[in-house]
Amino acid sequence: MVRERLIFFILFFAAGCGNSTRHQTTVSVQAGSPQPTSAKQKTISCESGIPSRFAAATTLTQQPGSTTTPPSGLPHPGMVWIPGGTYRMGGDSKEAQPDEYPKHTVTVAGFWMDRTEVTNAQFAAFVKATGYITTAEKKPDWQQLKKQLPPGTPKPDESLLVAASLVFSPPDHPIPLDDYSQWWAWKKGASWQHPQGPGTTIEGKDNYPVVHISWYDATAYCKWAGKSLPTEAEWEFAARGGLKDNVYPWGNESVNSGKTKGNFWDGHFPDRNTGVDHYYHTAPVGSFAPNGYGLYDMAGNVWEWCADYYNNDYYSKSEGLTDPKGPAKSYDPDEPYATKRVIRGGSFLCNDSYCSGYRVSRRMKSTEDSGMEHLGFRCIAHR
Ligand SMILES: [Ca+2]
Repeated sequence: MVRERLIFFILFFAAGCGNSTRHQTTVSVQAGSPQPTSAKQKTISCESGIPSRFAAATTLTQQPGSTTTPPSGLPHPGMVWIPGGTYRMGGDSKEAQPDEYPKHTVTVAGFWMDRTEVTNAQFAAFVKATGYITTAEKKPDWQQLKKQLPPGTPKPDESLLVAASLVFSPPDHPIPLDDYSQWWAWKKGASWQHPQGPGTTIEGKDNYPVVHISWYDATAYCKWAGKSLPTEAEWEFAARGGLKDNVYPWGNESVNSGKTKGNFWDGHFPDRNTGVDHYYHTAPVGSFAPNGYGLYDMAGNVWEWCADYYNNDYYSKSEGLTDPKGPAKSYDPDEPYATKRVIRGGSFLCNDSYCSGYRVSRRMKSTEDSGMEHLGFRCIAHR
């Protein structure tokens, strides 16, 4: 049976851990099928080498005037105080991408940060209290969607404009890693309550990170909780855990050496997962050792939203800033019409043979309305 073939522009960043040049939005979807197929050739540009080993990281020195003492009087259950300080923000290894440079000096004031990613139970409490409906649970508004697409982009078939989200759906055989639509499916009914689509639930997963969360959803939750999303500078400062110029939250040891360090993709991506870390999808928050500040899963498990717009060139204008809030406008040269926010930390799909999303300096971006199976968040508070 011949079915009409449509080009459906789904606004999302690359699958799991790709770098900037892989972040295309075009996904070809065959009408009536939940499984996208290849749309157009994309350039492989993921890191393929093993991370270099570096000398032992040294402890970050607190700067005069930085906020190192938490405000007293207010309880912050589930949060940890991150002392302020001055640090060098940006790439520290050969895996670093152009948008991680120039490495530059930034100062951040102290803040509280959630020890873990926001869980299903926490998000459920928010929904119960407010009746909030997430972006993934709503039908896409074509009038809004087309504003982020090149002029003249045809409207997709109505059958595709349904409440849906992107679910990891890999092939069972090795494939070229130049087309992430090979392992992502636009699945009707997928949402935070149904992470792999209809028929799947979060029952028994109260302490797993909530996923399929858009930037709007994350912002709404944080506001309800009396908190906010971290800026990109705050997130990276926190991820470094008090170390200096470290590649990962734990230091500089390769992600593949020593004790299991987080929930990543073990094996050959995306077709074979050897399960070394015991988790194929997400893991309960806090399943692996925290970093020096007591923060869990700052590398792997799920990507985490930041407050900032994404601009690939922002670091060239950030030297010496205190508490930078990000650029005034979003700009991603790969998708100049899309409005994107920064996401950080990598996910359970990150694999060292394919990418390095778990590096503390790794920048990624996603459109504000995107939800994915490996995208969540955590909050901060300044008082
Ligand atoms: Ca894993």
